[in-house]
Amino acid sequence: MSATTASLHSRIDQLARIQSEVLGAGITREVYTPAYGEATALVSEWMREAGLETRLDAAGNLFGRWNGSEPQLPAIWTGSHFDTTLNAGAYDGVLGVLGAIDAVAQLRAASFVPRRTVEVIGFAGEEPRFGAGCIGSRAMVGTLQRSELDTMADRDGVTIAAAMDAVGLDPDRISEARLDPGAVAAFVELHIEQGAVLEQRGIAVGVVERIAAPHQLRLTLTGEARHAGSTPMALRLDALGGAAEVILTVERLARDSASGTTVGTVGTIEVEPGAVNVIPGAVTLDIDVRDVVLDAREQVVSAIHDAIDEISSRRGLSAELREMVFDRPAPCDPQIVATVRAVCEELGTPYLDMASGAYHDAMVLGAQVPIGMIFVPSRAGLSHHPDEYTEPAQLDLGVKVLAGTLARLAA
Ligand code: HGY
Ligand code: MN
Ligand code: MN
Repeated sequence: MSATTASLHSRIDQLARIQSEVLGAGITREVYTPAYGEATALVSEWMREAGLETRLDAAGNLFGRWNGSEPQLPAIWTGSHFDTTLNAGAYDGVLGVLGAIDAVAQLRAASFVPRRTVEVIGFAGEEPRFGAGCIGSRAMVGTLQRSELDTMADRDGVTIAAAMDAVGLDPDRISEARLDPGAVAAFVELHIEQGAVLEQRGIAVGVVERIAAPHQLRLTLTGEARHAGSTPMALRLDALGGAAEVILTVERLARDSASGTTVGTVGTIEVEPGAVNVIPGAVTLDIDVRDVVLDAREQVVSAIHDAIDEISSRRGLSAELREMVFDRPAPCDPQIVATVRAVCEELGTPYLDMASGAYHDAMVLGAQVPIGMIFVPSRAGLSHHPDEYTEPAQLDLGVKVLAGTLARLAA
């Protein structure tokens, strides 16, 4: 292991120790929290050690800039995120930021001089603390409006605007984070696969061709809170009973979808009043449906709409369904895909062309700039989990492929 990659592994471990006090195992370091601020300071220091000029934009996206010899040319962007979801692992997003810093350090150590400027980015809020993910990259492409900062809130009711204020960011300046698409020639993101395909195929590098996208909805079912003992079954308007039917229907419709690649999840649920002896009067749950095939996904979502209508009217419940996220599956740029493949061939490492089931900032940026992604294996396909793990040699190979890709794109 070279000196820099040794620092990559110890840096991943060091960053993993910066987290908010949250019950349960794993790492929780949500965006716009003191822990995230501490992590931002540490990653900025590592960027500067690698010779990068650092800055924060109005959304809290962290940039590390390596000026090219022809800075007027559109730049090469790379990076990912270092905020986490709840009780998460140490590699999701983090590899794409620290690995990019390591790749730049390796290229500089090899006296490579980029024609195009290279920027390493730590995107703010890739994880959905506030219901929708990728808020930093959405601010860059202009799909996060100032008004949404006051309406999108986390599980404690803290809005994005209030959370930004608390860490010294001014929500009124969010539009300053807009990127100039003409100034970016490519964005390449190194990331763990978060699935088990590479491990099962025994291949160490994934070349991503397209990224699945989410359609997320928030459903509130309202019935009537009543005494659990004295209310006969025939007289109940049980919101949680209705929610249970909806949850199983989401699972069935996703599993039986036209594409065979749709996934559907209900990951959150709130029950009111939440007492063992009161029939639930109201339930709120979030539905996440994803696919690389847009119309198959939308067929499932419209079938979910119909099912909610049928279940709620049959049970005498009222249903309120709120659109949370509607993203389009993102194709990776063929030239960038070809470049990553060429680097793998040059390194003599086998690779697998594949799709990403998880979304990434690359999915959002892909609406305006050419994107590419490089995957390394996740042990047992585990991610968004404390046992998330990728072997050091696999991390190093991913960084090598990224370095080779950046060198070709920036030359
Ligand atoms: O949910 C996702 O796909 C991403 O890991 N936040
Ligand atoms: Mn994630
Ligand atoms: Mn991620």
